[in-house]
Amino acid sequence: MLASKSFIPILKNNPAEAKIKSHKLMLRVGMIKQSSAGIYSWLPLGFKIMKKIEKIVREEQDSIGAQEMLMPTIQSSDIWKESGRYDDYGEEMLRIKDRQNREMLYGPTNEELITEIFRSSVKSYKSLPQLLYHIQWKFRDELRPRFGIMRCREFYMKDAYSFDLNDEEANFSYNKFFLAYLNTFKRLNLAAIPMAADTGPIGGNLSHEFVILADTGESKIYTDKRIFNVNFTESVIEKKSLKVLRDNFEKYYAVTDEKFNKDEFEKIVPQEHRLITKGIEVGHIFYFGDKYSKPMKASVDYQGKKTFVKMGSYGVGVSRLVGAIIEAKYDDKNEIMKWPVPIAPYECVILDSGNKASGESMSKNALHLMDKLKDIDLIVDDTDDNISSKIKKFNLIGVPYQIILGSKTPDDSFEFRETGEESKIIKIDELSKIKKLIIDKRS
Ligand code: P5A
Repeated sequence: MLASKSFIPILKNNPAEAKIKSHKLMLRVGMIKQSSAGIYSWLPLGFKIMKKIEKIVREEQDSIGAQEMLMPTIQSSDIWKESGRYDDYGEEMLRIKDRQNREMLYGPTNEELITEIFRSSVKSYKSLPQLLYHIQWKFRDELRPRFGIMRCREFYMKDAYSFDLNDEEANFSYNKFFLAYLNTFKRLNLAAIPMAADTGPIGGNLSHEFVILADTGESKIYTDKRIFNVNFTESVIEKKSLKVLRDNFEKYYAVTDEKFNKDEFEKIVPQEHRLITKGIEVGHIFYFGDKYSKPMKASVDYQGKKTFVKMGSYGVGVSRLVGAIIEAKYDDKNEIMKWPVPIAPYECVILDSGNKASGESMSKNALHLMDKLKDIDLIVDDTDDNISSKIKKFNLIGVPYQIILGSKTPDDSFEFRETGEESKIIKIDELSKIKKLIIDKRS
């Protein structure tokens, strides 16, 4: 990709309306554009990052045997009346009437719709468990949308749903998602801790929020710091080992505000291990048994009886993650962002000073390197800006590796650096080393 042809509308200064670093940066480098309060368009740079995050989220869902599908954004109110949530959901639900005067809504979540799909086709316990997910836009008419795409009204979520015969099997499904979430956030280079959480309007009595630490986060958290050192390398999805895995995390106190109890915290967690801070909720999983299956009559035949299936639901804020990763990685003092390679908008940028003598926008070496780096997700800054403004621009955008071809760089070499680090002079015929370094960072 050539920067001169790309649609990356960069602003000269930080936008005044943005209060936190992710919101500032996303507007500044043209990742998103607000279209109305809490509703955003995703411009190419931001969209590319979100798609890369989505791919990792998808791969980890697939790896526990969840099956992808796609439900619509618009739902009928009938199923919400069946579950009893139509009135409970209140002002957050965007209600719409179609031309026949039917009550419709823009889905804030999909427990009802998936239950309706399940009950219409699954009749026998032999078809269980079922793990289904989709990645789809949601709408919640938040009272105070803020911080850009972090708390907005229209957002992109991965939501999964599990159906099992009994509590024990349902607990196993819950633990599969628990593992998938740990692996997802690890691949995104994030330290996300699972914390006992409130279930709110989704319901049930078992729930974990996955939270990453950030001063600008909206969740207050109380935890034992040792939870950050819990290791996991589960490669087999098996009941016992997943239970041990969850126990290894749950043995440490880690709760959100609603679950906090001061006496309990002080009794359980030794002073030196206590951490009270703020975080961003990037995922949330729930177990709610027959909360939806019972009123909506989703049952299977088991031993001659109709048995209501036991359900859970599992959400990842895919669009929120773009902002959350910036909050975790952006150095706003030095205005430097460095995306982890697997989700970077581009893996490497060539910052070229052009060929002044011939008046060409690209130097001979830039053309050569571009040709040799076809396997790399590459952008070449061939604009008229000078090298130092190109460096500043790409420090902000956060492409993790920079190749610099300045007017003083020797003809057989280029400058190379990891964004924000010191650069080294590399001979052009050693390019394959650089290529390998970048490719190795993909996983
Ligand atoms: C779980 C999947 C649910 O909706 N139903 C289906 C359950 N859970 S949740 O916690 O309410 O949302 C899941 C994740 O979505 C993100 N999220 C948001 N992102 C941006 N703006 C919002 N207004 C917003 N609301 C929720 C969060 O990451 C949350 O963990």
